[in-house]
Amino acid sequence: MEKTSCLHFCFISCLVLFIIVGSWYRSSISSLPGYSLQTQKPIDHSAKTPYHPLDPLTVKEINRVRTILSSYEPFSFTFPTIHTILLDEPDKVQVLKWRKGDPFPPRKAQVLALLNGQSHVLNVDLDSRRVTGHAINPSSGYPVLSMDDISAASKAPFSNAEFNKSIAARWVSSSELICLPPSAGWFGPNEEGKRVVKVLCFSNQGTPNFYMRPIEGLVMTVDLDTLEVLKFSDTGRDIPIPKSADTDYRYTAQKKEQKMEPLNPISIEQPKGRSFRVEDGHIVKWANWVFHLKADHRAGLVISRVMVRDSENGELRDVMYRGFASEFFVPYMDLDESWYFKSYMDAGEYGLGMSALPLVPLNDCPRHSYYMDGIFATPDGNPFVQPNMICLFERYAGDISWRHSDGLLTDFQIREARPKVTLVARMAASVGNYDYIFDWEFQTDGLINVGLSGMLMVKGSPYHQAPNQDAMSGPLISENLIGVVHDHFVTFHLDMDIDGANNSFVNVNLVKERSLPGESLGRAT
Ligand SMILES: [Cu+2]
Repeated sequence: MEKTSCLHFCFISCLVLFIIVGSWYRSSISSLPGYSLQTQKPIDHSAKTPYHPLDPLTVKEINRVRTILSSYEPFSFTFPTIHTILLDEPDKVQVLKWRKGDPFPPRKAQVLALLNGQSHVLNVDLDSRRVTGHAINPSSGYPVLSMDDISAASKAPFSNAEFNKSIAARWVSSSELICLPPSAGWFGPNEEGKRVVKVLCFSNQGTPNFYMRPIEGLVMTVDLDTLEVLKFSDTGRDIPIPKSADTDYRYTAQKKEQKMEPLNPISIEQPKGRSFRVEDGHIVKWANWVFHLKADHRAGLVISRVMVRDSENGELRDVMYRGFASEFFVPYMDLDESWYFKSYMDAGEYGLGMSALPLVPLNDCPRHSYYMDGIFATPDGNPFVQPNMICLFERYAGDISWRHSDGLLTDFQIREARPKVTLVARMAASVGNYDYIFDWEFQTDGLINVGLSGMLMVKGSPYHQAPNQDAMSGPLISENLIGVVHDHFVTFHLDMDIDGANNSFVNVNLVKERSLPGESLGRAT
């Protein structure tokens, strides 16, 4: 396991404002002595009301949207499948003008629904309780896959005769198979006008890490509305299923002794508790920062109305109106029939928020963290709460924020160092075998860092040893397994409002000027 797990972890770095790559290392400290699990009291969302125009829809509001849609005439016979019920955010101008205590701009919802193979985009006014806009198939795309879509697609191959024959020929039992739809998309003119996904299967025999045991070359193109297998492709009959030995990543399953000195439990002390506070459920105030934080179906988390307090006059200055990860594009570089389509768009196809499971106190987030829940809608339009989806905490890693020592030439005996403490807003999305950890980190000097990390997908191979590394789409990482070369492109929506909305992006590209011999006298080159 050590060998493969090391190779599977690929770290992604990209630059937004300034992006740092976080450590992947997850300790298991809660199982070590000296730690007690502190959990936040669960919040009762049933009676909550919004406090800010950008607050996400509450449980009550989602229920109201469902009631409005239930009596809406086009859905009076059949209620559609709901993909999203989200706040239709008020105009930026209205939000910027709004002050606490002012009446709210109208609360509106945007609904994405499917009925009889058609996409419906609806605008619902929560105050007047009316549907104010309704467009059918307004664009060429389709909504994010719902949990029902994913579940139905994963079962579809089992009713296909060719699939069952192929599985039997491999001596694989259907009870050990896990199938899933990793790629939605458009795969050719035969699928025009249909919602289709490619479904792949894995064996979970002997391991919960089934991604390491692909049934290579077996691909079903499934119509999501009829659940019919439109195309069956089996190009991997000669490729063995990689072995399950040493693939279980769970801490409790590790058999080999760790080849390192054990680490003692470690914790950051905050004897007076945390220094930040969360007001009205979503407004975060820490040091010189104030911002609005919320969970989001697609982006995972959204940071809005970011302001920093001027150190000289104490006034709050605008920094950013809104920031979030808008897409996560991951194309794999393999032209094989069973791989060419693997070009995931994890935010748009699956939803980073929908893929986020509750964070684990102490391991995902340190002691004294504050946890925020996500509130979304199920495919039948009812609200559901994803608990502990985001955490907020102060990070201290022993670094120095500022220092100076003096006294050699003067009488001032100065020994001053200030610790570097930052505030982190974190969410983690588990999209298939990927785990993306997003950290938005605020520094007292005005810098915002965004960090993330993830891991890759593996491909079954007939080779035990690499015969020709150049002929393969990635290195052989263990027997019959290739780590396919791929990219991660992360795009961010960043509406910067530095000292107001009227500012522009400036790209500064410093170029080193080289001087010729004899030319550099007096020039610091
Ligand atoms: Cu990767």
